[in-house]
Amino acid sequence: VQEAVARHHDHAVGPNQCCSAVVQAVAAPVAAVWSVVRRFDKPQAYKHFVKSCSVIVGDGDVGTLREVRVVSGLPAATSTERLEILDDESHVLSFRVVGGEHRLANYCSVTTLHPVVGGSAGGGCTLVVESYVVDVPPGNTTEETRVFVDTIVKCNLQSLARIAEGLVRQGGAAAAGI
Ligand code: A8S
Repeated sequence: VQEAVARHHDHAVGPNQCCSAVVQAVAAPVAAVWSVVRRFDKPQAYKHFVKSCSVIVGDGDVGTLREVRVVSGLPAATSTERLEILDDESHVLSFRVVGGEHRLANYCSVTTLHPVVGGSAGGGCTLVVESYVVDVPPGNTTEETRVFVDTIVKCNLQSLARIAEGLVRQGGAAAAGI
C-alpha cells in the first residue's frame, strides 16, 4: 500500500498552492467501492454537495468533461471537471477542475483504493486515499484552504463508505460487481 500511495499521491505543489490527503476505511471490498468511484458521470451518487451533473463531452473515459452544479450554501455554483486518470486495474481516478464559478482554481485530486488484507468484513475491506492540490484563493490562507477542502473531501469519503457498505449488505457479491 505504501508504495502505491507514494506513487500516485506525489503532487507537484506550487508556491501559492495547498496540498493535503484524506484516508477513509471502508468495510466493503475494493470492487464495490470502485463501482461507485469510477462513475465520473455520477458524482452525485456519493458527493452530497453535488446537486446535479451533466457530461459535456466524452463517454466516461479519460478526457471526459463534466459540469457539476453545487448545492446552495457553498461559495460555489458550478464546476467544470476533466477526467485525467481512470485505471480499472489499479483503481485510480484523477480529475482536474478546468472552470466554473467557485474559488478552488486548479483543483486536482487523485483517489486510490487499496485492499486491506485480513479485514473484518467477509468480502474484504478497502482503504481509500484521496489527495489534492489547489491554488490558495486570494484573501485566504493555506491553512483555511486546507480546512475547507479537507472537510468536503472527508464528507465525500464518509458518504462513499456508507454507500459501498450498503451495496454489500443489500445484494452481496452480485451488487458489488464481484
Ligand atoms: C470533489 C472535491 C471538492 C469539490 C469542491 C473539493 C466543489 O465541488 C465544492 C465547493 C467549492 O467551493 C468548490 O471531489 C467546488 O468534488 C463542493 C465547486 C469545486
